[in-house]
Amino acid sequence: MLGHTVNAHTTNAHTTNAHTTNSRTINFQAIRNFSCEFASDVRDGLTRPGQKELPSKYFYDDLGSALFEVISHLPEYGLTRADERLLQRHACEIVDRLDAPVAVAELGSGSGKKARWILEAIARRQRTSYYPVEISRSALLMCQRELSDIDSISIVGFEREYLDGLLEVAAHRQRSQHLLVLFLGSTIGNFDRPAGIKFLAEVRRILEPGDSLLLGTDLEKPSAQLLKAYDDELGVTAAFNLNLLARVNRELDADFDLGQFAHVARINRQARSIEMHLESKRRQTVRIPAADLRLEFAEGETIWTESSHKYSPEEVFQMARAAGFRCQAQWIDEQWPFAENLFIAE
Ligand code: AVJ
Repeated sequence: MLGHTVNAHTTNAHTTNAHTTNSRTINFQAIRNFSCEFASDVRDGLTRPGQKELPSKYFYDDLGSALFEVISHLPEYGLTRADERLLQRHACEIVDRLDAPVAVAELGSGSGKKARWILEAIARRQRTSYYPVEISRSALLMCQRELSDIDSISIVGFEREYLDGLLEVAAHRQRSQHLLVLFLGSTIGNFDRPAGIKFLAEVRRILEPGDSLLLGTDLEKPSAQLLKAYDDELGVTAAFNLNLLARVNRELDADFDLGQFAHVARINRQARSIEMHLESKRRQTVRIPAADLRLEFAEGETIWTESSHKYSPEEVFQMARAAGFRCQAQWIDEQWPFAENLFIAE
């Protein structure tokens, strides 16, 4: 029987009771442990000496994920559309470069929309497995639903952090199967350059020689274009950024006054990145009871919430080599400087 296997593995640290039959208990556990880790990350970031910061991975609660989805439709933000155009146009060519049989893992699958083109191209020539790795359970469920119509595919989702999830995928793979890892959307850009290479090297260590990684990288572009992409006219990116404070209010009972913080996008020329900050419009005090914090903000002081690093096409080849891969092919979009890069594990 070769029907669709749609099955979420929920054995991560946040859902230790996943084997229990009572789903209410599971959800409760998940939320409690998660906000505990959230509270300690918020505490660490906001009590740093010097620049206050919050980790960008916390943008993506249900509301934040919906706002990001809207961002990807903004005329100023061409990144996601460029990524999708490249995948749609070149999926067959990408898949033709891989040795069969191949199974697919995706780090941060989101809705699964981008994986579809690759999976359909593979499914035309063989049965395959798709292993989305995603910390958002709702995204994982959406992605399993979205892709379940593709014939000859089995889907097993992992509600885990990227590397933990990939380790489990590697344990699941059949010996004869090559693995194709998808890391799309230029999420790599949220790491600074050394951390990005370290992350790629960690991915490489989980893989076998001959496995591959399809990496999406946003490329350098004029400052004016970049600033508009991260500070759009409608204010959607501002809402996306401010939602982080709203989330701290919702989940940690804080009293951030959202009207007293402004969204700021800033180019960092040295780092070749664009940063997002939340700037305090005046001197103010904020309380975060669940993180046991009382914070002072000076007028103009900022919380650094995200960096998105931008790459040159050539440097991506060097990154591959530094992490134990060879960049076998690169596709660049004509409308928005963005590259899809096929890395082969050496
Ligand atoms: C999803 C991390 C690639 O850095 O461009 C969009 C997130 N931040 N607008 C990016 C984001 C502001 C996005 N990534």
